[in-house]
This record gives sequence, structure tokens and C-alpha cells, in this order.
Amino acid sequence: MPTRYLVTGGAGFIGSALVRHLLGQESGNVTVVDNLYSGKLANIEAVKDRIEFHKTDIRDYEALRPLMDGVEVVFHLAAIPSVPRSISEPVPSHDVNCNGTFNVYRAAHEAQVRRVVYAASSSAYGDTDVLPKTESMMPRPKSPYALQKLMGEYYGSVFHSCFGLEAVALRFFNVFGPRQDPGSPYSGVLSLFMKAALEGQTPTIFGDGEQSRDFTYVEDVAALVYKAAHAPGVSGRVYNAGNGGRYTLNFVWDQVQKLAGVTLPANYGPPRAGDVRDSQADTAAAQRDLNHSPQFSIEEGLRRTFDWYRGA
Ligand code: UD2
Repeated sequence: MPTRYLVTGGAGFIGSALVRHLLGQESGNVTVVDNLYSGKLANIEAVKDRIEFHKTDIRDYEALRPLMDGVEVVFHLAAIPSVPRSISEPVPSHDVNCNGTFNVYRAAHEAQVRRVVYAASSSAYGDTDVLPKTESMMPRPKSPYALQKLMGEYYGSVFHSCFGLEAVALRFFNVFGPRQDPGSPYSGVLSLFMKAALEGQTPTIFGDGEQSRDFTYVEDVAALVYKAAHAPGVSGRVYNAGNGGRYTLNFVWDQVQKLAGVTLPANYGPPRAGDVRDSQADTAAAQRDLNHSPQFSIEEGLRRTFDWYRGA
């Protein structure tokens, strides 16, 4: 029997990369659940005949619950991301990321799903005295978004210990790559930088640009998420999903300008509320327990991503 997978947020930028990865691995059976709030049918257009798609909102428990029947693994990626959006629009952000996530665990448990793999966030760490950030550090969320994502981890661990549902949380570290939508001020910074460079516009950098991120290529994340569905002995645990590198915004804007062949000095604005200063993943636990090593350097990831934006 082929494995039945369900991907919430499967029409999103990361979710659709996971869907393609799943279809490339085995003759699994993939159901996508997405309310198309930020996900796009265009992201799954090329595979639409090989998947089952449901335009369903994870806040709607009654609609969500039957979709889990017969599913073995749920990948829960549906969310309203963005630290600043969770500050300017805290209600929808809380509702989807907390209540929606609870619905996903509850429905998975009711339907006797074997395992839920949850897209957590590196923002849970907040500012730490030490880098890289290891999973044993005390979380210090600095924004509603960071707190909401942390709650989803804790719910996974409790569904594991109280209800016997297998649950694995992966803290995504600033994922980038093709299909990341640059269409909103809340979009991931690299998508905004790529768009700015291609349009000859100057981007805004919040703060001095010396804050750093562990930018992680989307295909590496998809590969890790898949491994987390099948690795034995990891239920109830949290793992970093990062590349292990650390690059400042000034550095990556420089790289993007070089790829585009432009020179456009950025505008510098005030630092963003809730922003973490530095972020870098310790990847040892994911390597040890999930047998995962990132395959894409930042240079390779940026090149592939830029090529995609240029063609899109
Ligand atoms: C956080 C998480 C990340 C993921 C993401 C989802 C951290 C360290 N990372 O990403 O893992 O969960 O949330 O949304 O918390 N910036 C500019 N100019 C812009 C846009 C952003 O300078 O036009 C800066 C921003 O202030 C920040 C950096 O770029 O310092 C990255 O911002 P982002 O929104 O791409 O992602 P971030 O780090 O909030």
C-alpha cells in the first residue's frame, strides 16, 4: 500500500516544494489542504493530476477532520508567517497558528494518523548569548509569531505524551528559494531583495544590516521534512532545520546585486520590532537522528533562486 500523506499549506512556497519532493520519492499518495490565502494553485499546477487538492481552512475543524481518514503522515505547514505581521495583525495570526494548529493535531489524533511533522520556527529561540542555536537552549520568543510557533511544538509534544500521536517539530531557519512570493511587505527578505534587484529598485534594510540569518534553501528543507516522517525514535522531539551558516543582510544584498549585475545602495530604516539579531542553526542533531546534511550552499541557493525570479 502506498503511504498516504497530507500536506497542510501544500500550495505554499515551502509546502509545494515538499509536495514535489514527496512525489519524487515514492508512489505515495498526496493530499494538499490549503485555503489559498497565501498559497497559490500555480505552485502545484505542474503536479495537479498526481495529487488530491482541497481548498480547506485549517480553522474549520469539521471540514478538516474527514480529510485525515486513512492518512499515515500529516505535514503541517499551513500558517500565517511573518514576525511583523503577527504584531500588526495579531488576531488572524493567532487564530491560524494556534487554533488551526490545534485542529490539525486533534484531527490527526481522531483519524489515527501515525505521525505529524510540524513546521516550527527558528524565531522560538529569540536572542541567545551563544551561536549556533542548539535545540537544548531555553526558548525566548520575542514576537507573537515566535510564541505561536512554539506553542505548536509544545502541542505536538503533548499530543505525543498524552494521546500517543507521533509528533516531530522542525524549526525552519529563514527558508528561501523559487516560488517565494515577494508580493507583500511581510515577504521573506531574500524574495524582496531579488525583486528589487530585478526591477532596479533600492530595497529597505531594517537596522544596520549587520543582523544575520541562517538562510536555508527550500529543497534542503523539503528533504529534511521527508526524513522526519520516517525516522524511528524521534517522536516528541524538536530539530533545527537550518543550513548551519550565518550571513548578514548586507552580505546577501551584495550577493544579489552581483547576480543581477546592478549597484543599488540600500535604504536603511529603523530596526523592526520583534526582530532577532542573529540566527544560526546547530545542525548536529538533525544530522545524527535524521541523517540529514544540507546539500545547497548559500551561493548555489541564491543562484538557483535568482535564475527562477529572472525567468518568472
Ligand atoms: C522569521 C524566522 C524564520 C521564519 C520566518 C517566517 C527568525 C530568526 N527567523 O524570519 O525562521 O520562521 O520568521 O516569517 O526569527 N528585512 C529587511 N528588509 C525587508 C524585510 C526584512 O531588512 O524588506 C530584515 C528583517 O528586519 C530581518 C531579516 O531581514 O532582520 C529577515 O526578515 P524576514 O522577514 O525575511 O524573516 P525573519 O528573520 O523575521
